[in-house]
Amino acid sequence: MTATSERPAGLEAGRAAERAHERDFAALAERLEGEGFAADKLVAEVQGFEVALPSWAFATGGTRFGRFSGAGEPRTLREKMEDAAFVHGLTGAAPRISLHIPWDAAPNMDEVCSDARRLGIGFDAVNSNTFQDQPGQPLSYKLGSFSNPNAAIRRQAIEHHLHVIEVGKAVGSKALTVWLADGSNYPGQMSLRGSFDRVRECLQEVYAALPDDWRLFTEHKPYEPAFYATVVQDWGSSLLLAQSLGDRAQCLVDLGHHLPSVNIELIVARLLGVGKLGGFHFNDSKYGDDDLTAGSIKPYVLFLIFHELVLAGREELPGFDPAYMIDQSHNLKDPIESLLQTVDQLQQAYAKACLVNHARLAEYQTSGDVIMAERTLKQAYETDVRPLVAEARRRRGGALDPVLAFRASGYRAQKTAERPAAAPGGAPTHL
Ligand code: LRH
Ligand code: MN
Repeated sequence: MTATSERPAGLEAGRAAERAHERDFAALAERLEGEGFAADKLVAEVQGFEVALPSWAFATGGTRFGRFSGAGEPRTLREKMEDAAFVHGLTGAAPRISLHIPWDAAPNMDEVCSDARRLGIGFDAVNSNTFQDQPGQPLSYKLGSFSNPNAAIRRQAIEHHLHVIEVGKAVGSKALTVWLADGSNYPGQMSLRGSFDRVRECLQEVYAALPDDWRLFTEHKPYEPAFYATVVQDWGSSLLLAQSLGDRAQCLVDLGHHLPSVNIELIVARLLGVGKLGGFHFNDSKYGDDDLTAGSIKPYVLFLIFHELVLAGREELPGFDPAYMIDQSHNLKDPIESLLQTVDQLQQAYAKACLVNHARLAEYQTSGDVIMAERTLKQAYETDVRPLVAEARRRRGGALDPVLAFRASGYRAQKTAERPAAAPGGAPTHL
């Protein structure tokens, strides 16, 4: 089943939606032309935005309090890739999947590559995992991996990362994302400086093993599973590591890895300013690492982050090549519908950021006109760009409204028939 051919059954409804879209897009294009923007150029810019999908988000996640498995969930990497290809078909903006090893370990990576070619998707950064002990693993990561005082455990963790690089090379990835759960729950449990030094030393060995055209992304997180000190706790720790490793080491910003009220767009601007902004794990959150649908809680923050990105892109900042990836976990929503919402929200935030009049903003910033500077941003943010992103998808053979198109496609029902239900409440396929 391909996404585009399964337009909503009510063709009439579909045609009415098309006509309404054409009317809305024409009106927006005319308004934007009046403001000096070429609508077709903006559509092309939006089409240039692509984001990678997390393989681990296609099955329902769950919390320590429980998990409510959904119907037709993928059980294998191939089924996760099928779902990813369907999201790409409906949006035209998600051509790659990000793998997590060993959750996505497969006996035959050549088969994985031929599946990917058949499905028309590729692979983005590959993720390591030293936050769980795998069956038969000789040494435990309970008290840390790279930060562990036990050299044999650090060696085991390094070997795992070298293996993940090999898997990534087999599928054509060009980056390794390293998120470490390493940390402590009680003061005194862990040497705060020693643990960080050991992480840096281990990462130096992994960095040295990277293929020449690869990057290494360090991902910070303030807490969970460690509840007193996390070794790579904040952007400063992540930056210190990336700077100590070398030019191809950069920082990955997971939006959910910031304590409430932390100014994430400021962190993005700081990392951009030193050429160390490697990429993103997009999601949203109200309290902790909630992994909710992007733009669902703080859409203005998402816009402000994209404003910094579009500005940096226009200024051709050195080292500006961010890897856009999603990292979400779905406890209540259909995973595919939530990912479709997220891709749409990211396209909208990007389109709004392309509408900021940077020259006028700089003038007001220089002249100290606080209100007009703020209004210049708000004018872009408050522009309804939905017709623009819908048009960008349509011109790529995607859907005007991906969630409605997904529901009309019957994909979930078909996969429910194809894929036997996972045991209710059982452990998620990847955890
Ligand atoms: C850690 C994290 C990391 C992934 C994991 C699935 O919270 O954000 O990026 O490895 O989620
Ligand atoms: Mn993440």
